[in-house]
Amino acid sequence: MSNLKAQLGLPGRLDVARLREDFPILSQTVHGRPLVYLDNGASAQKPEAVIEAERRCYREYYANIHRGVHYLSQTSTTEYEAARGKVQRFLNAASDKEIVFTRGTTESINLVAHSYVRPRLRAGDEILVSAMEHHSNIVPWQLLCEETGAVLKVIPISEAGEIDLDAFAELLGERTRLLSVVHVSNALGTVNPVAEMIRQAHAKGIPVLLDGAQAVPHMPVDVQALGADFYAFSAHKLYGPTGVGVLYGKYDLLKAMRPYQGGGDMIKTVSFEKTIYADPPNRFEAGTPNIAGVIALGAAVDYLSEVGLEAIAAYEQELLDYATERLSAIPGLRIIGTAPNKAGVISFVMDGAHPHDIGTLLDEQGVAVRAGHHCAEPVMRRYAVPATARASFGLYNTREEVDVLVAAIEKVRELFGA
Ligand code: C6P
Repeated sequence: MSNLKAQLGLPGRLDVARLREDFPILSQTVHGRPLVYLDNGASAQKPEAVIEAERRCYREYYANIHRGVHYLSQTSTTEYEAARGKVQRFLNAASDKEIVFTRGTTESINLVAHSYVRPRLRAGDEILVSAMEHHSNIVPWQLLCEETGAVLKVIPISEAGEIDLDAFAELLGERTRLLSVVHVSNALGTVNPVAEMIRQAHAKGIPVLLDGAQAVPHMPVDVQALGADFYAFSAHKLYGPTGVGVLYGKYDLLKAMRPYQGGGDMIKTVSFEKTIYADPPNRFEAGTPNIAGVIALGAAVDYLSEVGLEAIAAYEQELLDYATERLSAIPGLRIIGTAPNKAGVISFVMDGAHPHDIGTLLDEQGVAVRAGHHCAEPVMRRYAVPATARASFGLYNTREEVDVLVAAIEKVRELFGA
């Protein structure tokens, strides 16, 4: 169905009831209530196709890759490299050589920090991030700054949770060596105007890394149309397995970069006198990778392509609008992050109830949300809250589940006498 719709260029509607059947974990009860899983920002559940791809790999053709002449190794290698091609098409990268498999967004960002930025960074140089970054797009840069005397600069955000574009334009300076910014905020849900930000950075010759961890599950991403130099994401938020991630990098940049780690499978030749590194992407994939995980990521990408990212985006927008409307009507509840352009996330606080208590009480009613700082402590500080409760949506969530969330929040209000 989605193939036809994609051919016709229509986003189409999701048959969510049907899609839910693809996710075995969703049909259970928790504390005697039907599970309402609204913690997709932390990690999404896996469809049967992903579970089965990993299982098939281990049952039918598993062996180490790139090393064996035997049948199993060659089959594993073919499947692993096929996943690279799937991710290339998923991101519309120019070549599969621009797709590096990592352990996740965190490792992808650290790879860029060490292999691209570190050798080019001098005391007084600047790295530019926004005030809504996840810790994994803050701490790697602080480590580099400590080492080199470079400076981390921060683009402020508005009360609604939008990047201050005037401040951004001023902060893009002579000494800026990298703009590293989140595509969609995990704590606020804001979709940042990254294409425009990249345009402005490139006009000053500044390369750009996008943290796409919370973007790829919710919208089609075209790295060439965006012009991103680097793009990082994790498989586990994309309905794929844990322990696998992707770093997209423009080939010329990857080609000019030092390896991240040394080891097997990242070299052309090794001698004690001199080692010649393999070309990208192998240069950045030292050691035995998560073979079955990468293959399962390929299955996740197939699954999402079949369902259709446009249709997912359209459906989730409707769901987000509905949830925003319903939550906004709850007295004493404040949504943190009210940008007009949001995806998949509602962070909120309530008068008289700590977010951790909200999380625990919702769990008792079968509703899984995340409570905490969401590894974005500077965001919490910006809004002067210790933490938030966060409902984050996936393609299988429904309006009825939003109603259950709202009813559960009403119970919290009653309990706390708000
Ligand atoms: N955010 C959340 O609950 P890893 O852990 O490497 O797969 O992803 C890190 C990461 C990076 N950037 C953004 C925008 C993210 O949201 C995350 C992970 C989870 O919001 C876990 S803290």
